[in-house]
Amino acid sequence: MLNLRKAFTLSAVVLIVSFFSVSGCNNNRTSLGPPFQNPKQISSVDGVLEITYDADVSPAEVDGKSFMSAQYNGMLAPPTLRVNPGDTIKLTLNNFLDMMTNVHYHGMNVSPLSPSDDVFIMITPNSGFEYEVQIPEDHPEGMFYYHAHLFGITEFQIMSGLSGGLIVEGILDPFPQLQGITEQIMYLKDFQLVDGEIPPEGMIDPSGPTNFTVNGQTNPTITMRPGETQFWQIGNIGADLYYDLVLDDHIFYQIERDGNRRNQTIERTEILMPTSSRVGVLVQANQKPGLYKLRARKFSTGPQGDQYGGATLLTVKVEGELVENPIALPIPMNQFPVVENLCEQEIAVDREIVFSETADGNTFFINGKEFDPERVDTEVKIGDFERWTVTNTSGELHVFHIHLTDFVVCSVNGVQQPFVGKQDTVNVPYQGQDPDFEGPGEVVIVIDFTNPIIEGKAVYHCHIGEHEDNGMMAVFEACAEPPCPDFEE
Ligand SMILES: [Cu+2]
Repeated sequence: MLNLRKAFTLSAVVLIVSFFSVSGCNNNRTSLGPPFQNPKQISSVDGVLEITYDADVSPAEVDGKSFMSAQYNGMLAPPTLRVNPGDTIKLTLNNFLDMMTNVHYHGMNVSPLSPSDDVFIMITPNSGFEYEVQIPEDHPEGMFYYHAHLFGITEFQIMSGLSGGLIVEGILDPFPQLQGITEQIMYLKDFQLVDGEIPPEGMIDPSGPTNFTVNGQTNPTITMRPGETQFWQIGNIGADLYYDLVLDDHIFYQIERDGNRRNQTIERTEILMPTSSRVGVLVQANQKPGLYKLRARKFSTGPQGDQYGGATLLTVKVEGELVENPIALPIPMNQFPVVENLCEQEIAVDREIVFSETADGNTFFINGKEFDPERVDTEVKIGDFERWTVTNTSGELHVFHIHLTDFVVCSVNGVQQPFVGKQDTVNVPYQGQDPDFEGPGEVVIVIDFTNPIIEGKAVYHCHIGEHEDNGMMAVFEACAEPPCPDFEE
């Protein structure tokens, strides 16, 4: 219990502290981070984006701390690749690391066949590979990314620096009132440093102290006018962490998730971003000048999982003259192109996908099995919609992700979800998280396997690097006429 004397002392301290912070603000003595910078961006030319990446150990600096880590072309925040539907990405990846590597085009609805988005490719040290990824004309628009996807060392390689941005142009096209507004790209990533180094695979502790960055910057400052509207695309491209995002005294008007336009504006004060998820939000600056922080709130992934403290990701400085006639938000629903609700489709196959782990939390399973790249776990027929019930029997959260396609979330722990659009990642609650729901945490999704471009083999997995590297991944093979060539009952 708080006694009166203590309460008095406390409020006196609060008064003194607030006096100093207010005066600090007025005199511009508050330490603000560097001006926010979008990542370097490279656009396709005449339908082709050609780039060469050397994966090599290079010097880096985060928050004034210097270290060496694996990076693309010596950049901790490598370029964001900007392409149009119908374009081709020609990416040559040269491996100068002392370990194997490869690259995955996360969220892209493209072919899994070599030299496209084939995650079974392993580029040995001192060799290279020429990827050629043909993007369909009808590809969804929005925020994607690329990252190393080599089983067993993905967590380490991503945290080192091997992930970067990829954007398919056109997400704002249906909204004439948004033409010309400032667009910001924010790729969120943390770098854990132990004794001045990124810890080796297996030694990264998602609960440990870490360095949060936005496009490699520490707490940068975005300056906005009161009432100004900006479009922010935010991608969680780090190795393990969830971000529970809030922006002080602001609302997020979400219009995009995982490289898919939503079918309506969703107003939120908080957005939970599992590893590898992306969102696009409209932010309208508060009419009151001041400093507002974009924060990742303190978060627990469950009793068997990780607990991490909060962090300030960036600061919005609202100053200057009030914008006349601010853009009306939310965007009216009738301006959004219609999205088909997969949950209402005729379902060809129902499957159960069980995420589990050992009591010590060191080995992870899907349907009781650890990942084996040589084994095809699931065979799907091209043309089908499948309903997958993904359950989580462990005491920590997992992030379901499937390559090449998207899905709609129909229910979470038995509660039907409002239909807002497609996504390629979803948080799966842990067992016992909801005291009113018995049994394992459960998410029911309907996955679109109708696009013939998915023919071949790819994976679905938990996208927490630590979990996928320790077994929580499985192979699916898609073909027009099952049995598919590599599937064995
Ligand atoms: Cu997991």
